[in-house]
Amino acid sequence: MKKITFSALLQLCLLMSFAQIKVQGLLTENFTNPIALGVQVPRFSWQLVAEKRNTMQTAYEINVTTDKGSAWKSGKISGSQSVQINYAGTPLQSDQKYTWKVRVWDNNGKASPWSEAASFKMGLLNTADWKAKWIEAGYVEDSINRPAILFRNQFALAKKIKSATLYITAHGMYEVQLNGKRVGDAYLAPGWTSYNKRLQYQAYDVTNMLNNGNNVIGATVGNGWYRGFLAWDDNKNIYGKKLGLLAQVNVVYTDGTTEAIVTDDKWKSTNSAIKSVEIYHGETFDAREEKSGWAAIGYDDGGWKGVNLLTTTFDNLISTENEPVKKHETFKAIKVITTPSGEKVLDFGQNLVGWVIVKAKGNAGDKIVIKHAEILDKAGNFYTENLRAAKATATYILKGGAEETFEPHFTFYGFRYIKLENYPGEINPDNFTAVTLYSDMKPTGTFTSSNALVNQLQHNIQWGQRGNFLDVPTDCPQRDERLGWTGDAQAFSRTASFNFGVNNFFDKWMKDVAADQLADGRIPHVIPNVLGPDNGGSAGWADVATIIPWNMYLAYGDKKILETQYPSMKAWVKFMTDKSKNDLWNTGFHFGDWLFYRPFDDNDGRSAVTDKYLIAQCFYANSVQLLINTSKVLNKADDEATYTALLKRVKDAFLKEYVTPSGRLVSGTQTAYVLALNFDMLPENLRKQAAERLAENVKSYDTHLTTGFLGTPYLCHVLTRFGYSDIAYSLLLQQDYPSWLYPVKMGATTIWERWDGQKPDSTFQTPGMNSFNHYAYGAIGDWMYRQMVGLDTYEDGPGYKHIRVKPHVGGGFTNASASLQTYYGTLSSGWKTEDNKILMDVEIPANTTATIYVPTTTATAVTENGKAVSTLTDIKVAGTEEGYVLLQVGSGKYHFVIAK
Ligand code: RAM
Repeated sequence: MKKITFSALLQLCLLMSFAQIKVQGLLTENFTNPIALGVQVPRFSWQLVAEKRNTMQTAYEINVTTDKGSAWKSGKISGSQSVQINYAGTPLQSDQKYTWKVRVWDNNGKASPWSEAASFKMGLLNTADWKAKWIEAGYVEDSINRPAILFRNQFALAKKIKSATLYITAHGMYEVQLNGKRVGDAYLAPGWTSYNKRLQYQAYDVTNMLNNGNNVIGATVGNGWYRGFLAWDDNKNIYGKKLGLLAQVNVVYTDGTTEAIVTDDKWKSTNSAIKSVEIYHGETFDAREEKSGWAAIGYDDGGWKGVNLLTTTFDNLISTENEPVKKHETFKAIKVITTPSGEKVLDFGQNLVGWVIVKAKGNAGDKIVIKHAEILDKAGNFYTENLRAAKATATYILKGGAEETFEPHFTFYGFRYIKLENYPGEINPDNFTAVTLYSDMKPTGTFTSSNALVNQLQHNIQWGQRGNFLDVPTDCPQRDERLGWTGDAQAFSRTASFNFGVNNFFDKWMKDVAADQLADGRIPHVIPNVLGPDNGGSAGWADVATIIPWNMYLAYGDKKILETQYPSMKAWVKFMTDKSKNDLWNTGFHFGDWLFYRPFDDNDGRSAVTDKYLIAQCFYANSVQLLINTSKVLNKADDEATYTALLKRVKDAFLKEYVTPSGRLVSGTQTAYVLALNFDMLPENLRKQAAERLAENVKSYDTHLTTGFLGTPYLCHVLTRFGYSDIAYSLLLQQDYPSWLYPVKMGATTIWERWDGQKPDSTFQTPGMNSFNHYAYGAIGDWMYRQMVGLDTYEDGPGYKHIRVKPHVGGGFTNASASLQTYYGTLSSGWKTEDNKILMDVEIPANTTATIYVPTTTATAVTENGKAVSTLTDIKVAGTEEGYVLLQVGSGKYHFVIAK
């Protein structure tokens, strides 16, 4: 009897715990416990966890407190919003820590317990909060080699420390130590922004790094983006000529008093052992000149010089808005090669971005030289011609004696291979570790299928993103370029939002887009703009102004990026309107459909040249459309009306200029049809035949794509939309040039800049522009996630609040699945074909709803977990549509079997 009671009790407990809901994953401004927010109204997000299907939040309550008391008690607020809730308490104070928790109620009448506490700390909100002064070297710098500078200060803290925060930034790149230990795990700080307008400072909690008594702070500062060589023609010192440091340790003692340790005239400076360092050229380190223990107590800095103080204002200082660059994966060499020309080469098996940590033992003065390359040439020799002027060389001079370990500080290399010169002794692969560096974005997406080559393509897309999301979205990471090309970034942005969390990354970068926008509304080709004011306004590049904010809104439901970027979006559209005559934008310089297919010695005219102004008109219309969408979201009815009228005129002008009476486009290319169809440039009655022409065109190239940077992202989407998924699949699976899988077959581990970076005979495209790590063509990833597997969001429930799962089963695949960490939790979908059925597994996060498109024509063919869907109360059959049965569902895990 006792036994039965116990098991009944256990069951009851289990039942109760299943019925429970809880809240987890608290984010403030999309960060977990951030420590230097620069906004007065931070936004809170959380995830609901509930076992029960169809769980929705119906109300929430937030409490925000400081150690002085309550800052905000929201009270119980009705609604299902659980992402990006604005703080609405008392004004937040500089340098103050806040904790918050939340509880929620659901549609089943359950209340969650209070969540675990999360915290956020405010940064230095006012320029007056900076007590520090900018310091520069107190000696004349070597203007040729421009070695990195060491700054040092010893200070005493008299009382017991309760907390301490270091706020720091530099003119240049910095690394900082306290009492001989590196502070934080950020690299290449302070990152890259349009420094003169926006310079990020970082904050580090250094409470546990300080002593009650004497302490030393030491910082190394190198050229970085601030004054290093960028772009071409010896373009350096873009933001300033001198390196500088700004640092402030705000200490709170246990007795409540505070003290600030700041950069000031008490600091000392000297040259470091980093003899020269440039982003493009690499780093030279002379260990014989290393000042052992220089950032710790007890070091004699008697020979050092003082510092110069600057009287700069702090107006351009902002807190860090994105994830810092950090170290990630490490690789050991998979092969040690002696090339035909006798070079000693290590192969790390992956084209990556970062550097190699090297161990060596030798004599004082031994000089190891390490070169970096992405690829070996036809003969198997080390190939660096495509790096153009970038030397990409690490040089280490040994001090001799015990084993020494080297790694650079203020540079990065894009490479798979390294060539070793003068390495002392045997080359043991254990002594070389390649480590990746990229923005610390959270991995959010997975994609896998039954096709190994397509899986490798997905791998290459993700590695293209890792390598080129290095504080700014760069086009490439290896040659003398590495710039924030706007066209590449917009083309890849939607794919990027699947693979990693890029909300903060793009939020920060888009502010630089706005900051560098010219007075006439033009957007520069690269952001931060280091090419000067004349380089901007190209269709499909400058449209980054509208495309990325809208994509981030879709991917994350982030309304704020729309609000923030709205003036910039409008100014860009105004630029196009100003440059148009009769609503036709046919002036100015345009890159066009960059790197489209063009065969050598093109006797038959097979090159896929698309009229640049036709492209411009399409992107003009798209930007106006996105502005209409945005004005709706932001409730700006007047703007909505104005831009709606403008859009009609822009499309009419397109029809008049670029479409023949029978509906043919003046450029008969894939890109022309793709853009016209994707951006709805054609009236309904002309669309079907335009799609047919597109399909015919693809076939006329023996089912190959011919698109460049601008057409490629939309190509398969358009084919799918107009019923040609079979052709989209054929393009995806095509293995010879030009195609996505051609580089894969050639052994690529990243996406290439060109469809034929390496030719079938293993010779290369022109070294003048031939990157093997360039994410733009990786934009096919968006189609793989959204169309193949079917993970998508509705525009009226952005950020996956209202989900559409519409897979396209086909292409001879036997399975495909993908998952995405949304702000609400895990969303996943996968399909599998078996003899005469299709299996589909879908997971929908709590507090969202979904429409699942099941690929069959009748609901009677579908079971969920063994039961006919029509009999289930928690799934609503909502009709049929073009080969699908539509099911309305809420949160939960679903297992469908569809009889063929
Ligand atoms: C080259 C690169 C870059 C592209 C520009 C137009 O510099 O290919 O990715 O955006 O050209």
